Amino acid sequence: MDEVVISRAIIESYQKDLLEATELDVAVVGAGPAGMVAAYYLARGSVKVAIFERKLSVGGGIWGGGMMFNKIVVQEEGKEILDEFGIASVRYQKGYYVANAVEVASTLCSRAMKAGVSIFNLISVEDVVIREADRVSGLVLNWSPVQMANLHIDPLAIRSRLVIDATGHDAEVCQLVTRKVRGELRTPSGKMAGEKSMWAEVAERETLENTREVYPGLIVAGMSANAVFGSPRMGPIFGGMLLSGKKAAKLAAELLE
Ligand code: 48F
Repeated sequence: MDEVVISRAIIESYQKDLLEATELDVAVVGAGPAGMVAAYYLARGSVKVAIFERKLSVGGGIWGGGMMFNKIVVQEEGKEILDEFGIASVRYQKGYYVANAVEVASTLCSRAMKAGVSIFNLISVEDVVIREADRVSGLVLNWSPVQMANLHIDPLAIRSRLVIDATGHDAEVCQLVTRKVRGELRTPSGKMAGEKSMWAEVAERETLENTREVYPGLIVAGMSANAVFGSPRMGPIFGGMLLSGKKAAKLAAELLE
């Protein structure tokens, strides 16, 4: 085996994937449960989709379950999505099912990739591209270590017909839009309302309602949807995240038509 051949194989194949991702139908920011589920359903519908994930590992808040007990809970509707992905869950009592967080994270990722999703880890979205009279039309990317080391290095950009903000509690893409574009989000105040304290029942229901196109070209999914619309957090119940991802995919597919 030749080290240089190994290196060339890695460089060429990565470059090919990244070049392919410079023109997308949908760019998903964040490989947590909402982002991976959204991308999975889009890819299954033959939509060209990629996920950009800041961290080394995908899965977002799944791995640690509740307070590092690596189990998650879903309700009846969430269990249907786990079933669809082939993820095992055990009935705890009526309406409550428990799944292994490691199996959830790894299977969502695996099934998304097998469906055709490209996942780029270690890449952070640091800005959006705005075109066509205030429409989000792409993302500005940089290596996460560049941000971490605070290096003064310019980013690169990709074009995408739609963007899904699945960045979790911080709703980073929506924050960028309000801060840098000074755009009015489609919230009552036009701004990010910020998430409220934990209330699982309400949060789970509202996550789904809050999964919408929040700015032209920008859909919000998962916990970021609640952060944007001022709904509560829900803790380690994940049905809302899975269902929100599925709804975001449906919405994106409709908008692409
Ligand atoms: O936080 P995360 O898992 O978001 P989610 O899909 O699910 C929320 C739950 O995990 C949990 C909860 C509910 O049950 O409250 O918190 O809404 O995944 C978000 C991912 O986005 C990445 C981040 O590293 C994480 O993996 N991310 C955040 N900002 C950026 C980003 C960014 N600017 N660029 C790239 N990735």
